[in-house]
Formats: sequence, C-alpha cells, structure tokens
Amino acid sequence: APSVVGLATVFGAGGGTSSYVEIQNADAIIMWGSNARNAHPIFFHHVIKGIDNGARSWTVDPRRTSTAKFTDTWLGLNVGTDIGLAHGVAREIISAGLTDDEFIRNATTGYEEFVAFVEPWTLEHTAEVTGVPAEAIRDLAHGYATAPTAQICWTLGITEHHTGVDNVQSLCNLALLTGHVGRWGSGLVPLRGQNNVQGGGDMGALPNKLSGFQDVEDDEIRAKFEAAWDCEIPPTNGWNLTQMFEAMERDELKAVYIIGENPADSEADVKHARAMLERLDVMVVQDVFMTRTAQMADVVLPAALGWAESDGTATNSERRVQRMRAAVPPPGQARQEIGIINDLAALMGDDAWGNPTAEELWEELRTVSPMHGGMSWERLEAEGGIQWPCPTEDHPGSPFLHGRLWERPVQGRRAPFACVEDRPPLDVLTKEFPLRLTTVRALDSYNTGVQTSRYSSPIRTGEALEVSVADAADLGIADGDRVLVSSRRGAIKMTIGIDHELAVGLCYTTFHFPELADVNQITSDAVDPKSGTAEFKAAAIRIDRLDHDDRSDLDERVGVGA
Ligand SMILES: Nc1nc2c(c(=O)[nH]1)N[C@H]1C(S)=C(S)[C@@H](COP(=O)(O)OP(=O)(O)OC[C@H]3O[C@@H](n4cnc5c(=O)[nH]c(N)nc54)[C@H](O)[C@@H]3O)O[C@H]1N2
Ligand SMILES: Nc1nc2c(c(=O)[nH]1)N[C@H]1C(S)=C(S)[C@@H](COP(=O)(O)OP(=O)(O)OC[C@H]3O[C@@H](n4cnc5c(=O)[nH]c(N)nc54)[C@H](O)[C@@H]3O)O[C@H]1N2
Ligand SMILES: [Mo]
Repeated sequence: APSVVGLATVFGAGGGTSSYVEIQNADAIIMWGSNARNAHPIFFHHVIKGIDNGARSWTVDPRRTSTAKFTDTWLGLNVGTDIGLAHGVAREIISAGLTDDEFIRNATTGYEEFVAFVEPWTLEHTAEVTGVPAEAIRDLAHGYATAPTAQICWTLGITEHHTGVDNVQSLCNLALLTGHVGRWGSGLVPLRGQNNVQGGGDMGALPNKLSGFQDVEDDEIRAKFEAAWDCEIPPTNGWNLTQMFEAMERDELKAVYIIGENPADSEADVKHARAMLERLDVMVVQDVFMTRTAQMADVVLPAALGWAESDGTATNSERRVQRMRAAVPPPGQARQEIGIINDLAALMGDDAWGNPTAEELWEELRTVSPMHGGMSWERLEAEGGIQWPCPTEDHPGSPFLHGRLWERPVQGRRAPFACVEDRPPLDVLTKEFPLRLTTVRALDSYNTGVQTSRYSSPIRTGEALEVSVADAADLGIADGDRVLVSSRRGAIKMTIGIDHELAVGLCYTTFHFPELADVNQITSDAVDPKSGTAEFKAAAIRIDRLDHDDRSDLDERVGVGA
C-alpha cells in the first residue's frame, strides 16, 4: 500500500515502472530494504544476471542479509533511518553536480525547495543519523547518479514503517534528480508481496478503486461501471484493513467475509486484532486451509487453490498479466471461488450472474478497464503475458512507465519532489525496552506458515529470536536459551539464536511459526496514516532469561538464518 500511494503521489500511477529484463541489463542496482534472495528468489535471479552483466550493486539493510552478500556493497543503516539516508544521497548528488538538469526542468516541480530542504543532510550528518559511513553514502550517490541506467528495488524495509509512504517518496526523489525513471533501463521497482497481489489491485480489490485503478469517488467513472454492471455503487471510498479493525472497535463493522487472509495471525498487535474479530456478529472465512482465523469463523467455505486448481490470470511485479491454468482438481468439498461467489449472489437475490468462466470474466473486465483493453484472452494465450497499460489490440504492452515525462514541452502532470521529514520509529527505545526487533522472512517458509508448515522440509530452519553476540553476553544468555520477550503490547516465550553478524541492539525473528512463537503479540501498533500499513519492522522489546521452562517444543528450532 505505501508503494502504491507513494508512487501515485509522485507519478499519478501506483505501479512499479520497470521490467525484469531491464534489471538484467541495468548498470546500477540498489536493493533497498528488500531481501529478495529470500523473499523474491525468482526476481532475484534477474538481479544476479544484472550483476553478472556488470551492474554495480548495493544493498541497504540493517542486516547483512543473503541479498547483501550477493551485491558489491552493503550499507548497514539503523532501522527507520531511510529517509535520512535518501536525503544524504540526494544532497551529495546535488552538491557534486550530478543532477540531470534537463529532466528536472522538464518533468518535475519543487526542485529549488527540495535543494534547500536537504541542505542540512551533509555526508557527516547523514552518517551520524543512519550509522552508514560517509564514504559509503558518497559511493552510492556517485555510483547511482553517474550510471547510464539504474534501478532502485525496494520492499518492506521501506514500506512497513509509520513513514512508509514518505520513505517511498524519498526514494522517488533520487530518480527525479537523476532522470532514472521514464526511460528504458532505469526505474523504480517495488516488489509485490504475494504472487498475484498486483492482479488483486488490477481487478479493483481495493477500497478506493474500481477495476483498472479507476477512482470510486469519480462520478463519471462510477456512472460507467453502474451502466455496465446494472447496479448502484456506493459513492465513497471503503475502509482499508486498518480502518476495518478501527470500525470493529466502534461497533460500526459487524460482519466480515475474509477470502485468503489469516489476520488472526498476521495483524500487528494481534491480541487486539483477535479481540476485534471475536466481537463480530458474523464472520465468514473462505480459505484452502483451516487457519486460526477460520477456526474463529461462523462459516468456513473451502476454496480451490488459486494457482494450482483454478483457471484465471495473475499479474506480477512488472505488471505482466499471465494465464494461470488449473493443473489438478480441488479436493473434497473445495469449490472454484467464482462459483462460491456467484452462488452467494444468487442466494442474496441476484441470479443474473450466471456461471461465467474465467475467460468470460476477463473479457468483461476489458470493457470497463482501459489499461487492459487490448489484452484479449487469445493474446494472453498466444503471447505468454502482456504488460499493462495495453489499451488497444495492436498495442504491444508497456515494458516501462512514465515515458511521457521526457516529452518536451511536458504534456500533462509533472512529478513533484517531496520534502519529507525524517522521523524515527514510533515504538521508542527506552531503558525498559532497549532493543529493536524487526520481523522478516526466511527462504523456506511463507507468511503465517499456513501454506508451509504442514510438510516436513529438510531446509526449514525453524524459529528463534536472533540477537547479537554483544547483547547475548550483556544479558547472560546463550544459544538455545528460553527467554521472555516483552514489548509495550505483550510478552511471549522464545528461544535464543545468536547471530554473529548482527549489529548490537538489533533483534530478528520471522512470523512464520505463530504456534511456536506468537510474534505479532509484541509487534508495534504504530500505523502509517497515509497508507494504513503497520510498522512491523520496528518494535521496542526487552529480553528476560527464563531459568525454568518447558523445553519440549524445542526440537524444530535452530535459527532463522539471514
Ligand atoms: N510480524 C510480521 N507480521 C506481518 C508481516 C511482517 O513482516 N512481520 N508482513 C505482513 C505482510 S507483508 C503480509 S502480506 C501479511 C500476510 O498475511 P496473511 O495474508 O494473513 O498471511 P498468509 O499466511 O499469507 O495467509 C494467506 C491465506 O490465504 C490462503 N490461500 C492461499 N491461496 C488461496 C486461494 O487461492 N484462495 C483462498 N480463498 N485462500 C487462499 C492460505 O491458506 C492462507 O490462509 O502479513 C503481514 N504480517
Ligand atoms: N520465502 C518467502 N518469500 C516471501 C514471503 C515469505 O513469507 N516467505 N512473503 C511474501 C510477502 S507477502 C512479501 S510482502 C515479501 C516481502 O519481502 P521483503 O520485504 O524482502 O521481506 P522481509 O524479510 O520482511 O524484509 C526485508 C528486509 O527489510 C529489512 N529492514 C528492516 N527494517 C529496515 C529499515 O528500517 N530500513 C531498511 N532499509 N531495511 C529494513 C530487513 O532487515 C529485511 O532484510 O516477500 C514475499 N515473499
Ligand atoms: Mo506482503
């Protein structure tokens, strides 16, 4: 969400701007708050090809992750200081005279103000705030600005902060200064989380957008959809996830229908979230497994699995729409989700929906979503995937976005520089809660573990609270010790894993094993007000040794591994 809001604020559209093939051919690649080696291994293979092809590469991450180990340079910044680092890089680009003045003049607004705004962010000041040596900041600034083509890729290290949207905008500033956007080879790449999260947005599964990212609150657009769908559409934006939980607290939201989400494990400050779900009058869960959330539901609707048991499409991080084909039939009582939803519509009194196939649904989408207009089902089959926007059948699709920014004189809107303030995480470190906890992903497990904890795996590493050597010594704890981990929201028992490379004051764990360690009981309840995204990446915690604890559930765990 912060990537969509941030990119839309700057460029008018919320999608990643580049193609994978551009990553392979870029001269500079920055992995900023992304551990793609673990979390996007398919995408990362394009990064490795880029590095093999001679790209210079940097990783910006508090931890020397496996991604960092593949890139040339690791910038180990303090958690939540990305805006400061981006401003420092920007100031260095400006003061070294490495800006693309023609692009700035033709395509942007607010440059003079931005120059004055970042003036205090000297290399020395930035180094002090971020913990990154001045020479490394200078190297990143010069390497990025002078490369003929350059890509900045990011994910949750940037977005899961209370400044998520501002973080994204601070990275966009760097592309605007150097003209590294809107042309082949350069761009801004937010990697999408789940395989079809981009496609969910494309179809209008957002509280403020209809299909094709068209605004719900735009009267003309709503009228178009109302005519096509023969129904009335509420004229105001709906609630995002965070706002839904707030509405539950006010007793304004009494019934939910949850499809493919396990919020009883995945929400930040999850004790509160569970209490809110308990308050509901009606809860329906449609899932492929009996999750913790499903166990709380009044009705569970067993669904066919999207990527293996259903026909349809998926859109990936480069905006490429591809066909998905059912490989196996769904087991037991599980049913196609199209069928479940159509039957519900009929039970609610509207039986005009019929029983459309995935192809019929797609062809209907094309009539209301201009960016998909040229992608016939036939073309998707024949061409093996097309990148939106693709407005007409003779349009080849769009490998990169915002090319019009380079047109002179500029047509339409310009991209604004953002003067965003550097603000530390809201869950502040104190004597009582002196350690910074970040929750991340392991290569071998997925999110709340629903889909990855049911089979035994020779590579799965299990769950631990990873701490630095110095902090372990300070606390008098050793590898494998049981501890009580507390934050301002709650306390859970965990097992210690000592990480010899971790910086002092930092702690890491995953959220893949809620049965073993209910981590979201202690994550921060801070939220980015501009996007509704929780600050999963920065909780303040304390660790207390448990001297007498039941260790019977320890067998599986060794350490998460970066
Ligand atoms: N501590 C901490 N918490 C986090 C994060 C973090 O970094 N740290 N990250 C956050 C992020 S980025 C995310 S995206 C969320 C993820 O949070 P969730 O989406 O709640 O977590 P998942 O485990 O991916 O649950 C997805 C559910 O979809 C079901 N499913 C899979 N395929 C299908 C299908 O085709 N149809 C249907 N109906 N169901 C299906 C699965 O069985 C599973 O129950 O977690 C968030 N929570
Ligand atoms: N194997 C596997 N793959 C997955 C998933 C999974 O659960 N398992 N989940 C999928 C989903 S839903 C998503 S959203 C993506 C997420 O993909 P990623 O965002 O790459 O995953 P994370 O490991 O949560 O976080 C990335 C990095 O952010 C860093 N970080 C923490 N705080 C900061 C900070 O303040 N600044 C900076 N610069 N970095 C920081 C962490 O050290 C970590 O290395 O992965 C997707 N892919
Ligand atoms: Mo995600």
